Amino acid sequence: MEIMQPFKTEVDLQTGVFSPTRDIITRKLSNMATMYADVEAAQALLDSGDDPIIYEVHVTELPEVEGHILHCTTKIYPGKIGDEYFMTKGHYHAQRDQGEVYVGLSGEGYLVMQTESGESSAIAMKPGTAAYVPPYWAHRTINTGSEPFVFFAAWAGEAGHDYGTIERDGFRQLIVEKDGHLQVIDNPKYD
Ligand code: S6P
Ligand code: ZN
Repeated sequence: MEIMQPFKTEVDLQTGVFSPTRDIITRKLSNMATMYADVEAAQALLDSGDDPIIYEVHVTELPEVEGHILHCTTKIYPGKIGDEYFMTKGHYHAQRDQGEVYVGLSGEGYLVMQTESGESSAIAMKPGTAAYVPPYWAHRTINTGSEPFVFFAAWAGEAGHDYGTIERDGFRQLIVEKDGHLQVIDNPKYD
């Protein structure tokens, strides 16, 4: 591996914005409409001409190879599709034996995880929460508050991302608001 020069990034703890500016990945509803449990509600919003930004990821450009520590911030906007709060797509790492660390910076949310052998976990996050995604756990974050939910993530360069498994199967647990209360419920479409 080549010697790389050290560098730093200033992170706005409120917004997650990087300085100097790095690449930003923007995910709109149209990029993930079928991932919400209430697909009809998602489609109705899109048909009305509204395609809200669900989340943004500020990424450092580093080689995706063993030895490097990739890191980024994610900002999930507040909102719901049907009863389900705005969330990330979620993924397994392509190399399943690679974990990850999340640190809450602002707002509040949930980190939902699951394994391919049938385990599930839902962890509440707030500013200062360091949450660990162990190897083999798929992970998705959800904004359960009324302000943007912002967190920092760091993971191994060789981990890679498998989005297809979650796109096909979804998550076993959904984070929804029912009767004005947050609820962690079983996904009726998961089998
Ligand atoms: C990467 C890490 C996060 C997510 C980001 C967006 O391994 O877990 O940086 O990429 O929160 O979520 P997603 O599911 O669209 O990649
Ligand atoms: Zn990840």
